[in-house]
Amino acid sequence: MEKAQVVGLAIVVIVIVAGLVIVIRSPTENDTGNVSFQLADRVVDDFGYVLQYDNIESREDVVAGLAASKYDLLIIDAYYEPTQNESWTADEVSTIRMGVDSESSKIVLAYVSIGEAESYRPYWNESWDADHDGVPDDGAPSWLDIENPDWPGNYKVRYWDSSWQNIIFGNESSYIDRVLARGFDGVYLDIIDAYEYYEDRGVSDAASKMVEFVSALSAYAKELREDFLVFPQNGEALARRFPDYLEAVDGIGREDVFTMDNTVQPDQEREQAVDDLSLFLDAGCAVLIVEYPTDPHLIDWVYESAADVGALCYVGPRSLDELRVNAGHEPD
Ligand SMILES: [Ca+2]
Ligand SMILES: [Ca+2]
Repeated sequence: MEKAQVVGLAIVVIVIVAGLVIVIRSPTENDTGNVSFQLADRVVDDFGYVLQYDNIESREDVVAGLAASKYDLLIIDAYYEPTQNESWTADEVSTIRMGVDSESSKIVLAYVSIGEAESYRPYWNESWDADHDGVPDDGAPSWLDIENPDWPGNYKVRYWDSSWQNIIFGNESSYIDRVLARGFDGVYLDIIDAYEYYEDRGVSDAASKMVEFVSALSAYAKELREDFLVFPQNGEALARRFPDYLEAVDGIGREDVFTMDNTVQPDQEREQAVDDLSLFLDAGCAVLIVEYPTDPHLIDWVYESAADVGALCYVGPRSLDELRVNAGHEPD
């Protein structure tokens, strides 16, 4: 064998060995960092978020897939098929929570929108906007406001109205009671930032009304089950204005801290969000950051950036119609 061939062979061997090292290391290597939170009786160092299952044919497969997921915490809709009014059964929630082995047992939070009414939810009455012009018809409840132009079928609500709050919590047929009865570990409350909409329209105490709403809901649920978890999504600025808010919640979810899809957020917005979220961390709350980039470099960057500020990260499609596992950030 000539010298050039030996060198060539050596390079090939090195490349193969290097390749093996990479292959061997990749399953255990991930960049979720050392961030973890103690929630109820478990340690959570990764989470996932999915609301619809358009690409999975059968309900059994959906349950099996969620059960097998190794994410320590999953956020799923309170309903399997909200548009068909199909609730999860307690057995299904239990199956997903228990997992298929010790590595896949998990906390499951139910997504509930408390700041907008959704026309496909069980509480909706078709007569409220029978002509579908986005404006409540005569006879609609006084808390119902106009349709959100960005999200057809979602209507603004005067969330401080007791009739709306009674739909959400406080009685057997309310949303939160149903969530408790199904065996969810907690709730993930969306459209907290509805208070900004009403502040802009002259409701000067809209923010404190949202804090009161979440606090009352939390107190009610925790009275029924002490370790029930309450996570608002977004609206983190409330914590600076109303420090008591931090006592009502166990953590917070925040979308788009570092990126808006494949664009990096402006420094000032990013820093403000991180600053406000740090109040939650200081109070011992979990911080879950949700981002929607598709660029692999940005995906790595948001996972690392979240870990750097002491938060957990999940990257998925904005439609939340698929539970993603991102290469290099696999749940364990
Ligand atoms: Ca109408
Ligand atoms: Ca884990």
